[in-house]
Amino acid sequence: MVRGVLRPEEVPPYREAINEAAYKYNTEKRAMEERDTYGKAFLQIMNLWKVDENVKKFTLAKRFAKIAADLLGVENVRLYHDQALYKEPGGGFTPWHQDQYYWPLSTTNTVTMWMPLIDIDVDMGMLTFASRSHNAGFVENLAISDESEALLENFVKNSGFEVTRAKTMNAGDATFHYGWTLHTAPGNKSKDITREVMTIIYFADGAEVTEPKNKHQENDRQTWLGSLQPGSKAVSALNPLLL
Ligand SMILES: O=C(O)CCC(=O)C(=O)O
Repeated sequence: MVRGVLRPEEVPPYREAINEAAYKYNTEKRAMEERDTYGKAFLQIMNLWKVDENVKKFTLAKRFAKIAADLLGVENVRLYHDQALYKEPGGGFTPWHQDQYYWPLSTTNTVTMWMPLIDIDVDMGMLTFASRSHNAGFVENLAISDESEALLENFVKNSGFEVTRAKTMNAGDATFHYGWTLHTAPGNKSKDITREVMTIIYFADGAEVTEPKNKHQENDRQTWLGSLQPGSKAVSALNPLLL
C-alpha cells in the first residue's frame, strides 16, 4: 500500500466529482436481495473520465501513472479503463478472482490502482490479496462468481500464498495489484456508509490486443480497446499514453 498518494486536502474535490459522476451514471437499480453475488459486491461504474472533466484529471493524473510505471518497471503506461467500485452498506463480499481473465492483452505488465475516497477499515470491504499469486498466471477461466469464489479460495489455500490486507486505509491511500493477482474483499458491514473506491487500470505501453479467450474478453476488446483487431498495438483513443 502507498500512503497519502493524495494529500488530505486534495481528496474532497476529487471525491465530489467522482461521486457525482458515479451516481449519475450508475445503472444498478435493483434492491440488494434481487441481485446475484457479483451484483451485491459493488456498484460498478466505468470510464467516468470520458463523461466528467474533473474525473478526467484524476484518471489521467501523471502522479498515479508514474507509480504504476515504476512498479511495472516500464517507461510508460496506457489507460485500460477507470471504474468506481462502491460497496454499499450491507453489500456482499467480492468473490476471489483475477482481473486479467477479462483483458485481451499480450502483456502481464498490468496493474490496478485501488483508492478509497473515504477512510475505511476491514469491515467496510478492504481489498485482500493472495500475495505473489500473479506468478501463477491464468489460473482458471472464471468470471467473478460463486464458482470463482469456491475454486480460487481453494486454490489460494492449497498454494500457500500469504493472504494480506491493510487494517485501515485513509482516503487518498492506494493499493496496486497486478492483473493476475488473486484478490477478494469482505462485505461492507457498515449500516449506512458506502465504501467509495475509485480504481484505474494501467498496462505497459507496447502491449498488443490478443485473440479473446472468452466472451468477456471479446466484450472488453470492443468496449475498452476501440474494437482493435487481435495482433494490433493496444493504442485506441480510449487508451492514452499517460507519461
Ligand atoms: O473493490 C472490490 O471489492 C474489488 C476490487 C477489484 O476487484 C479490483 O479493483 O480489481
